[in-house]
Amino acid sequence: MTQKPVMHSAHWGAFHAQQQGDRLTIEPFKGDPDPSPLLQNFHTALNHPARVSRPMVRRGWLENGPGADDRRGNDEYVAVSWDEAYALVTRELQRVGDKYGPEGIFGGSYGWSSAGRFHHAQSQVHRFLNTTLGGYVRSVNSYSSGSASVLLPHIVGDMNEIARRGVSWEEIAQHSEIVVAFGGLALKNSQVASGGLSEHTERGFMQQAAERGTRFISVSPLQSDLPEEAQGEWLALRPGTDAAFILGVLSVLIAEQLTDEAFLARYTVGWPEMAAYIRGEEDGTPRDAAWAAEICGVSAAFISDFARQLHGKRVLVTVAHALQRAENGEQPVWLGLVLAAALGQPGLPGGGYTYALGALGHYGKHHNLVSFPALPQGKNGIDRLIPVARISDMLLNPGKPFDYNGRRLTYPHIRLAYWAGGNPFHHHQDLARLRQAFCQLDTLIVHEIAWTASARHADIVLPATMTLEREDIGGAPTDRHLFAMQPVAQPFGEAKDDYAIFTELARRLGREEAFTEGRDTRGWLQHHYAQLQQKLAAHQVEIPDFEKFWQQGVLELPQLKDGGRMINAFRADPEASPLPTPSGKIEIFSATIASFNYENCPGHPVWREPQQKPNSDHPFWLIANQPATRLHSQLDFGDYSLSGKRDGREVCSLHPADAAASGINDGDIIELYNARGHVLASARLTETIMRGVVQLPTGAWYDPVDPTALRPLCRHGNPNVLTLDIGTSSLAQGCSGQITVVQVRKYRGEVTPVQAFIPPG
Ligand code: PGD
Repeated sequence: MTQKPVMHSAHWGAFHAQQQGDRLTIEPFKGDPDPSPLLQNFHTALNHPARVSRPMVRRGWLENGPGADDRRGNDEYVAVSWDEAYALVTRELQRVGDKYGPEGIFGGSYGWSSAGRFHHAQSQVHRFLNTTLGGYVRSVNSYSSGSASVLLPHIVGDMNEIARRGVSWEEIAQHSEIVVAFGGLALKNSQVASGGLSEHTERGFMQQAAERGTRFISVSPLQSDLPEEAQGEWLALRPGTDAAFILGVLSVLIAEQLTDEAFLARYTVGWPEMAAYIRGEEDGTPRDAAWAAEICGVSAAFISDFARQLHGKRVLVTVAHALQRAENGEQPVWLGLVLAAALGQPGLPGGGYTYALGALGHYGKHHNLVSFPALPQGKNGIDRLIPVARISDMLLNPGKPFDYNGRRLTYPHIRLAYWAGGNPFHHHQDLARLRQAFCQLDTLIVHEIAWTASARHADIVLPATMTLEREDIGGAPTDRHLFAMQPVAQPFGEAKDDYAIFTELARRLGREEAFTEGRDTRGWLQHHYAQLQQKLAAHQVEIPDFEKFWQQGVLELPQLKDGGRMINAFRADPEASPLPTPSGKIEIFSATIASFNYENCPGHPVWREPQQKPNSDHPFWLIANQPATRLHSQLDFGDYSLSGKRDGREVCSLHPADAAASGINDGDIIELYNARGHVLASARLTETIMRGVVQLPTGAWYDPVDPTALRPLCRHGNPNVLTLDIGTSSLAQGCSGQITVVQVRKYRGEVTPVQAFIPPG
């Protein structure tokens, strides 16, 4: 469609794109020093057979009407016209709205969607439900940081203040002597940032730091969690035992009087309680190096030595998202902060604590002087919520009480769920249970660009345009470039923009003006751009008018280069610049959390034995982490994602010694299984993974041989068939899908080809 290359942007980078006939050419943004290979996933995406081309309705729903139905995920689809689809959706929204009100509608619609700020699908759903039906049951927090985002405000401050405005990569390159990265600093993670990332700089900063002498220590079961440029060390602990390791390190610092007592006394509360717990004064169990060694699988001498090496150095401690995406995930996040405080580091250049450095491209960066406006969501008329990862619990247990962050809430009875821009059959745990949960609904409506497993469980599937088919503005608050995202191609089939779909539904519900405020897409883009102009003008910064911006495709924005301002000001004068915690200090003991009386998250950080541990039936830890070849499940059918698979199947890494013991060779199809299901994958043998651990990334589209099976077999390699669906603790109720336990064997059953990308009939 395009005569010349146009500018566009994705969560993984900005680029110039041009379509000529069937050929799509993608050239990375020239200002990007280290563009992401994920851009290659776009090449064949536009007209891929996996795209949804027409509105489709599940046969069971069409024939029997709304209601609980066990056929979800295992039914045929019937194509309907847009007019019929709009009529069905409107009637069903009216029915549920009239009968049950917003309490009967789940509009959480979690998901990353695409980078454009206006077409951000989740915001579109929220605005639509607020302006047309008076609200919806919402979800709070994220699958990324569900536990940390609740914990950190209690103990130090807002998560984004710590992660996005904390210690910057420049500071690390200039000042850090030791960076202890619990969960590593994998470039596969920092290559993406929601809203876009125009300059991939992590590799360069790590190289610069290493050349100056920074020692990077990556604490992870996977060596690949640190790039070669960091020239770092690999410390492999048993998965999920980092909290015990840190307690062991603290015990050595205490015993050898290497803690910074002056810092602890002035800037923290609760160190005496913590030290008493470590010494075992509470229960007679000292958490010393020998105790920790037993749990973590390294020697006590190693732990002691490790602790001593930190003393007197400029040390930065960072804890990745991954560690808190697990049972008791709050504990390592809290203990990382305690370790940094015990060393007296917070607020020193390149030292202290930063949450989730490298887990996303936003972190360790600088904030723009002003942020680009977001689509206003309207007012939600009800205040009913769930922590985002409790979706199956909610749908299966209406009326049941649950704990969350000091509150006792009850699950609402949801009749209709509306989803756009997310893939719950990618992001949620225990997929057989999720299917049962979705089977309880009267109606599930999904807007999708492609036939994901979530679309295949929906009653009404509305085909959405993908980002390359529409105009938008792309930018993240930590990216100094704002992009005009210009359309590259015509919409696929009958696909429409989410905004166009909601506009027509709003019209039929008699609420068009409330939803659109009289603006089309271009009108909203101009409106938001004008708001940006005004915000900048207040700082005496002038930017070109919209037409000029649109023509040039990119705009450079002023940034605030003052990372760490909250902690630095606190260190300089804790009385004048207290932290936003109840005590104004770092809370090693939180009286607030203690007052919740949660057995699984007491007032100071602790080591808690996880429910899931390898045993004779399930001897392996499974790490179900972020993929390197796609963002989550997006464009899994893209060239780069497919290039990482074998015979179209996801690859599972395991140690050669473990493989030999099970008679597994490189390239064999293996079966990972536990009480929740079975998953096939191609075995890759590598010494870069610790023994007793297997790794299968998330994102391969769920492809069950029998979708109705209680313990389904996914022939494509989706690890969320196997992960356990429990909250991290009563405090945050975050997603705990990062690790689970499994058995692994060579697969001897019938192997059928992966069918995830073949649309349903
Ligand atoms: P995506 O694959 O990004 O995953 O979960 P999330 O649901 O965000 O899904 C986005 C969907 O939106 C895709 O299906 C895409 O096709 C669709 N889409 C894109 N653009 C548009 C659009 O404009 N309109 C519409 N209607 N649709 C669009 C990610 C989640 O997974 C996250 S954030 C994390 S951190 C978690 N990570 C893990 C993990 O590490 N381990 C496990 N076991 N599980 C996880 N789940 C979580």
